[in-house]
Amino acid sequence: MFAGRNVLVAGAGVTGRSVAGALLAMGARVTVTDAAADRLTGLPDGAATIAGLTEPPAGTELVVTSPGIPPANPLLVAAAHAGIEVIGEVELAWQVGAARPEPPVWLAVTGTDGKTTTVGMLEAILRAAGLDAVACGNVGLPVIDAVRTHRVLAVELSSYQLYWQSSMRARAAAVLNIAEDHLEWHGSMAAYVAAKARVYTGAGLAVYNADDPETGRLAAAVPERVGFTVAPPAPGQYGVADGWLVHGGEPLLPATEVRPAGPHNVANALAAAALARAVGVPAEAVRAGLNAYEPPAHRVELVAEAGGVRYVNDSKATNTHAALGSLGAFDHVVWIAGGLLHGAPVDALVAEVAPRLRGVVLLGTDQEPFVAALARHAPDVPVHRVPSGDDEPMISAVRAAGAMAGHGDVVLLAPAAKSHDQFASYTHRGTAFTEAVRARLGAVTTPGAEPGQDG
Ligand code: UMA
Repeated sequence: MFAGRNVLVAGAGVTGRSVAGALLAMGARVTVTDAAADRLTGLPDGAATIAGLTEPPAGTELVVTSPGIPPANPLLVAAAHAGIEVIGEVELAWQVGAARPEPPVWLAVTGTDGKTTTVGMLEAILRAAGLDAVACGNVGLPVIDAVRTHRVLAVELSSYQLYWQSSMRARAAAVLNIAEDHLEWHGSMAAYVAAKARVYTGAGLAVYNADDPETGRLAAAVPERVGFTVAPPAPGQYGVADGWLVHGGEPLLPATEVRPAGPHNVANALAAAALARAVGVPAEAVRAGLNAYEPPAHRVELVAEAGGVRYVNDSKATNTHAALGSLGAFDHVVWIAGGLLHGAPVDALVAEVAPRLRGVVLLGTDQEPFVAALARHAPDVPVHRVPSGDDEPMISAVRAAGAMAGHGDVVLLAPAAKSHDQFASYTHRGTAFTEAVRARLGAVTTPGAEPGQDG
């Protein structure tokens, strides 16, 4: 289907490399471009490379773009003006999968927060049921790689990926929640929500969050729908009753068995269960899968415990919505926050979490909005500001937070902000936290331990 076609691959990251390899294997003529010339090494044999293209080379028939490149990028705009089709990697993967003799089943997950946890849980449940399943997409494994090798795909889709999506028809799809994020890429909240809504297009079942009405509104377009809630469920819904995750009167597992801890992860587990049940997975496999699930690093991860103080890394809390979720899991918190806010307001978050705060340590560029909100809503809580020019900001932050924490408190890295002003990524930021904690305490981690809920 792509043999002999001239395809331009935009971006030479994780996505672009896999796309180039898949297209070459299908006989396409492939050129890869990237704004950074040094990224154009180590590509699959047979791929031509041109750095910094701002318009497609003559003869280009198709552009496959990477999710990080915004649609306003000059190359993509020029391609559209020239009448050249632009698609994303996920659209390509759908087309390739649909052409297989037995197309794989797609179970798709999007939402502002919890996507990676949910597809990880879903993968574990599907495997516990004996299915040939893999978590793919934004979680790290490009869908174009997974679609050729597995029967059931637990696909994490970011709004960037969904923006370029048109053909996908998931067997079941979930929008976990919607809050303001990535507005610098999409241009507006309406455009961000519209991208998220695409996950439901043509889905066999829409799984929505009954506690987040916006997701229910998006799901209304799909004839078959099921809601989930962390409260006792309405008839037909997934929910929590008497401490158990339940569906239709059937117990799935105790809420205390959900890892990582916190109500938002119970919600993620319910969404994963609803998606898995859509392909006939039995209740026992839901419990077995969720028990087998190993939470990845940097997501409400207990790093160490010493002197009655727990140190928890939720560097993945890159926006206020995610930070609210992790702060909600603990009663007494010394909160390490800050970074790049891209204009996102923090006032509502600070107002809501103020009663839990024992102290606050601020990192990074955008400290002022936190300072102002803390002055309004938590005037008695001590605040330590790490200067943005500090060479070892996380070491300073952990030192200050450790000094503020007392017995029973949690030192929680949940920045509510992006990391790129001081760190290469949220994983780099989380690793810096872990190392700073261990350096301060001398490794006292309990392997396999998890942060329980306070109170
Ligand atoms: N580039 C350009 N021009 C641009 C922007 C980027 O040429 O305007 C080039 C960069 O120089 C770089 C390449 O594009 O060489 C990077 O492409 P990319 O940013 O699309 O990243 P990939 O390495 O392909 O990884 C992407 C996802 N990254 C983003 O969406 C930013 C990964 O999600 C995903 O795991 C991977 O595809 C496989 O599907 C990461 C992420 O941060 C984890 N996602 C965001 C999030 O979760 O918030 C959406």
